[in-house]
Amino acid sequence: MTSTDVLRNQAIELPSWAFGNSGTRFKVFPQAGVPRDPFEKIADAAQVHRFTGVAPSVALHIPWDRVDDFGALAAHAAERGVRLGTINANVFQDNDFMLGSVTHPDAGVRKKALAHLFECVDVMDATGSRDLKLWFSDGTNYPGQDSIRARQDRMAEALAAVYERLSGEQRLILEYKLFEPAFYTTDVPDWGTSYVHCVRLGERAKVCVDTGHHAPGTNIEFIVAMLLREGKLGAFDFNSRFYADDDLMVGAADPFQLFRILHEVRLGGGFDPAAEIAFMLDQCHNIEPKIPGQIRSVMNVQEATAKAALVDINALTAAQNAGDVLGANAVLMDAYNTDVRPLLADLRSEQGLDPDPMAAYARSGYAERIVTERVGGVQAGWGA
Ligand code: RM4
Ligand code: MN
Repeated sequence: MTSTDVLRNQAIELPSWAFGNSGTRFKVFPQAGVPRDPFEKIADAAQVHRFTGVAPSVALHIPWDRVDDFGALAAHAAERGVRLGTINANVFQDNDFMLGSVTHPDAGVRKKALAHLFECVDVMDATGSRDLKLWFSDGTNYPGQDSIRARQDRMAEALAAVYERLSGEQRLILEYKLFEPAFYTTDVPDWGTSYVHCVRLGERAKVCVDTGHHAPGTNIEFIVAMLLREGKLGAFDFNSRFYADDDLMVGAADPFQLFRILHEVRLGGGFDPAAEIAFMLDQCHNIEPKIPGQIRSVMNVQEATAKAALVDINALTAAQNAGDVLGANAVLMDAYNTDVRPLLADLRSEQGLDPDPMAAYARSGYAERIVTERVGGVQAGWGA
């Protein structure tokens, strides 16, 4: 694929939850105009696609986005030029899940967790979604609290039951996270654990790399390279972090890391649509306006992709093979240090879009309109 092909074909999936209120365990600051239901979240997500042209799908989180009629929600999305994407399960907010969900020591609780995962597959059937993304908060806080080995057995059993339930093109995407809310052990803490479970499950089980879910200093592009080699990279949850799972705008904290990751994606053929990698955002905009926060994030991914696409692979390989350390590094840095904004502005103009999505959205009046229109009701947020 040529570099312009990569940019033209790029598709970045938005998280419905980025449009609702969010915060930290200390405070959620509500914002005026925030959606009251999944239909309004989709309407907001469609604005991001309208101005960027590269965000055609929206991931749902169940039960936050549960509606009576998913067909109607899909039609609502289609009318606005977007579609429903990945279904994210939530087995971390029910009182019964204090000691775990699918790895809970009590079989009754495990059954309840599994029932929710099955419900998510039903939702996928109704929305036509390809991917079920599973992130488990399961783990322990204290040494000896539960058996590490038994919990892995329970995890494997639950995953197998869910995998069995999928049909056709549907996929199971297993996300890992180092810690939090569990502080001693987490049942799927790293890519190795996720990979091992996915290999056992089969072809249509793949790993999700959430960029905020690693220990500081982890070389994420190395993980990406390894997963691509094995055909097991299923999805990204993009965001950025300074300390832990900060969920800040992707590319904000470390744009160079994002570039390095996307360079590995390119080398591993991950931009080819046949690789079926879901490039998703998983973010929360706690103090900044949400729609512009998403537009900025999408542009950050686009810019890093454009830079990765500019790397002169022939020159890089030649320098590498000649043992030219500084030369090889310079090839990479030349691409990274290129200002790709004019190139992307031209590409947008060519596609009939405004070259400056942030300014175009601000001018559109949409932000003011939702503030006036969305009065009454309960604003969406985590848990709504
Ligand atoms: C988790 C994980 C999941 C996301 C939830 C909201 O930390 O990143 O992907 O669904 O947060
Ligand atoms: Mn995530």
